[in-house]
Amino acid sequence: MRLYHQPRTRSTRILWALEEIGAPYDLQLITREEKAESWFRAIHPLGRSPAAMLDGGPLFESAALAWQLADEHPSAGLAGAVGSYERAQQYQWSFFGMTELEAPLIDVARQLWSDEADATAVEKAQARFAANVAPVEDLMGDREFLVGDGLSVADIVLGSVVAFGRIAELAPLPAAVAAYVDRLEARPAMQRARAIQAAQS
Ligand SMILES: N[C@@H](CCC(=O)N[C@@H](CS)C(=O)NCC(=O)O)C(=O)O
Repeated sequence: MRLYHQPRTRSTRILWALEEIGAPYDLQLITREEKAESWFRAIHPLGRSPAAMLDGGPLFESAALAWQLADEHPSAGLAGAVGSYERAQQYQWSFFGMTELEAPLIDVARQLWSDEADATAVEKAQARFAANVAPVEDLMGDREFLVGDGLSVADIVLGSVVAFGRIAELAPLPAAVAAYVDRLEARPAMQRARAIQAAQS
């Protein structure tokens, strides 16, 4: 896979997935300006990061990329068998992370990173995040990973979302979710992904 990587964007979660898997990959750095160019728009029609070139062609959307990597490298054990309940739960938490958690965090970010932040809109989006992250807090009280006994693609997707919320100071994390993020961030693969990113920022 060739990952088109813009540092400090959602492509870091794909870098993390690649480092967890340990298979070779090709990293092509892209800038904000390059994302608007026609060659990149042919890969991602909205000109966003991440995007990748697979053997079969281009692919975008970070969760789709993480899932594809998990499926291309079954020996990494990041995804359950097709049709299994384990995989169903991994889908559940991946989609939950992208829709129920990332969406309110992005609403907060849009406000805080704008010239005229609307404090009420920030509070409402933070309240939505707090309500939506509560089931994850309940789940993580007595377990290490979202599904089963090992890291899965669901942790990569949802974990990246909540880690982003914390690092960007968008919303407070409840205790068990914060401890979960601490564990994910301590993983050597995550540390390597961050080091690669830091070297290229
Ligand atoms: N849902 C997409 C969102 C991709 C996205 O919005 N990426 C941001 C960076 S994190 C981006 O490239 N925004 C446009 C820009 O910065 O010009 C995904 O998860 O891949």
